Amino acid sequence: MNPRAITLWAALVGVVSAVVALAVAEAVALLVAPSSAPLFAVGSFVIDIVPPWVKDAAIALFGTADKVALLVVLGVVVIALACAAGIVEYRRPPWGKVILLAVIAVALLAVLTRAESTAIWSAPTLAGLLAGGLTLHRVTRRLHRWEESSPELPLGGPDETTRGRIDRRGFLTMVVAVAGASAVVGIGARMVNASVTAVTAIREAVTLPKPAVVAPGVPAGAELGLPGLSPVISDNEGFYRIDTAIQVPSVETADWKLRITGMVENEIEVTWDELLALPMIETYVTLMCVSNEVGGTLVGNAKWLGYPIHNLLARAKPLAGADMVLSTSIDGWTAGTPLEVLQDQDRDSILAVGMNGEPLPLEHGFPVRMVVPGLYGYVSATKWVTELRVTRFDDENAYWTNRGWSALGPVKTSSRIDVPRDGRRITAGTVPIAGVAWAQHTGIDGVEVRVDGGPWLAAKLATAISADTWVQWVYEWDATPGQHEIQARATDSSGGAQSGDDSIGVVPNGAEGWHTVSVSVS
Ligand SMILES: Nc1nc2c(c(=O)[nH]1)N[C@H]1C(S)=C(S)[C@@H](COP(=O)(O)O)O[C@H]1N2
Ligand SMILES: [Mo]
Repeated sequence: MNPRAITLWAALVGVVSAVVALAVAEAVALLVAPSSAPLFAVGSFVIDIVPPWVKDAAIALFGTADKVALLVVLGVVVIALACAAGIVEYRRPPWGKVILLAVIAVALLAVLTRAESTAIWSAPTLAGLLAGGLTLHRVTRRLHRWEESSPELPLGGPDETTRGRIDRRGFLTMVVAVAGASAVVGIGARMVNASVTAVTAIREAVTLPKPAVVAPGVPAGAELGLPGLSPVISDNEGFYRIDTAIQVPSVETADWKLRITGMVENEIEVTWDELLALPMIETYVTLMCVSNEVGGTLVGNAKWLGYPIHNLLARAKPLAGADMVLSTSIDGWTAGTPLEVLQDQDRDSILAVGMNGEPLPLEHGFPVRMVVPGLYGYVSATKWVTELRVTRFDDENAYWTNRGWSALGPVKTSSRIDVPRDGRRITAGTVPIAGVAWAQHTGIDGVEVRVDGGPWLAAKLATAISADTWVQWVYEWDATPGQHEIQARATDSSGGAQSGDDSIGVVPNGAEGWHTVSVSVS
């Protein structure tokens, strides 16, 4: 084969390897964070490090297209480096891989100097390195084999020419297939990453309205402040997350609207601006997942800001016979909530826009979600909500009720032991046994603790924020040496006791049983 052609093929191999590397990095960034993708990070890095006069010149030259210009320049540099890596790898292996490694090192530097970056942010770039390096190595080897197998001069018999041609076509097919598949994956992932980045910026620019009804402050005695005990307010970062969304939906506030439809006199539509202009209330509500095992962590308490759903329903005027509201999220997930719960003026069922003083985090439903005190999330807490359809339980099923879960999902009175942790070794003496208990919208009346199946002993309850939230509790235990089993149970304000029937699992409407931990005391 002529050396010119070989050089071109080798350069192509370099470009294909770069496409693979970038595509894999973008795909992995979907799982890590959109801004952890190396191309994006290098772009931001360049913006951060270029001297102001270059920035000014770029803006003067390209105006608002300055970002596009930057990406074009980056693209040209990447292609040039990729061609170089391909050619060098073909002629002087492993120096092509060394070029790749050097480029990756720069990308890593860019990624890890981003303000929000953590160590895990290196994963997309490293995955890209691995995939790109492997592609470069293997495809270059194939190129060598093809060259060795093709006749020096095309004057041999028909056999050789045929063989040469088949190899050429095979090589080309392989290269195009690899590049094409990667490009599809990479561009798709980049688009998703870009939309998440855009929505993140939109979220950061949101100013939440001042609440018309401010939540009374957290009472002084609500937080016992014991090490290991769940804080009475769960922070947004640590808040449990449950949903069916592989990729968090990106919903821009300008595009968002909520429609109230179905069995109503007036269908209504509310935009983001209209919603924010309505008088909002602030309320503490403990959210809870029906899939939480006894002692599990799928429960959290936050201060929500939102607009009461009963007000919107009053405007829509549900028709007689309706008994359910089917809420739908932008990605098609649904929940069926009893209409009377949402119409209840004494219950803070809201369309929430704020969580602990911030706009909802993307993964918790930005820009708008439902929060309903007293019901499990699967029948009430629709994130990224876009429609409330007034209907009947007889006529409609929701996402989880189609999969064997109960139509109604009132939370079950429960308690959890946070300290001491199961399996801990502790020293004899006075040891706090502490945890949280919840019976949303009913309130907790008391928590009792027992050791080794002995008598039930009353724990001290912290001050509850409200009946809609969990409450901390503590029992000062005089721990004696030996192996001990500790249990806790709660009673709610309606007199209902937490069920000890641990044969009842999470399906179809929530697990029962007393949380039990074992400790060894010495
Ligand atoms: N759009 C949407 N909303 C959803 C879900 C979902 O899968 N999709 N899961 C629900 C369930 S089962 C629970 S327990 C809560 C969890 O809310 P969180 O992730 O903010 O804690 O969201 C609810 N809202
Ligand atoms: Mo859930």
